[in-house]
Amino acid sequence: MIRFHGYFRSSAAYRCRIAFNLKGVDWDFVSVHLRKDGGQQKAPAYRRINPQALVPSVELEGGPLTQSLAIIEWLDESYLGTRLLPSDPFVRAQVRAFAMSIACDIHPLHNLRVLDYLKTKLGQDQSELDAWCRHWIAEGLAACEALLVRNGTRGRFAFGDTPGLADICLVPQMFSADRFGVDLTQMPRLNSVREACEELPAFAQAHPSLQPDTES
Ligand SMILES: N[C@@H](CCC(=O)N[C@@H](CS)C(=O)NCC(=O)O)C(=O)O
Repeated sequence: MIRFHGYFRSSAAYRCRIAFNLKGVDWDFVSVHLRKDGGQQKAPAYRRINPQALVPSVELEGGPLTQSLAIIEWLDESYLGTRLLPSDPFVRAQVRAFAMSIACDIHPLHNLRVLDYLKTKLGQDQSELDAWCRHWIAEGLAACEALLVRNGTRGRFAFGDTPGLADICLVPQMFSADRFGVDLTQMPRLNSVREACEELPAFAQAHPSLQPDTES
């Protein structure tokens, strides 16, 4: 059984939960509370699993594995079921480009440790932090909308009629966008992809509000 270290509100952990559900794979959940005890991700025992002190991580027979995109690709290559990445090399690269535009270029800018640094070391107040998050998420998601429109991909999901890595990254990022009050009204393609995804149990059951460690 996969031991999965996560936190309900972490969008990188949310990605993994969707992927586990789409692949039909069970996991044992280990809660890593990002705020309690000064951040449980920073505890020495957890750092031995993930030296970056970030969630998610999984513990597998071969040892620990970190980075949500690497975990999801490992999962896809190790288990049968819905393919999360397409077989065509060009489309696969397009899907990775879309996923990375979220995981590498949007999400890190509103990560907890970045916001903590802006607040404690650079003296920014909460309203400035919120404006920072809204700015980077809005700009990044507008580019995601443009990417899908430019690709001209048809179908209910980001890349056709099967959900995959692009959708897995998009839905948690849109959840974070809502938390920070980003205006998503000018992103019709992203909104319709999100709606299609959220109709699926694999996405619905992975929602932060339904996790064992959830808080209001
Ligand atoms: N690129 C990493 C990002 C992981 C990450 O940033 N996780 C956040 C939660 S979404 C975290 O653990 N933050 C703790 C902190 O900033 O101290 C991945 O995709 O797994």
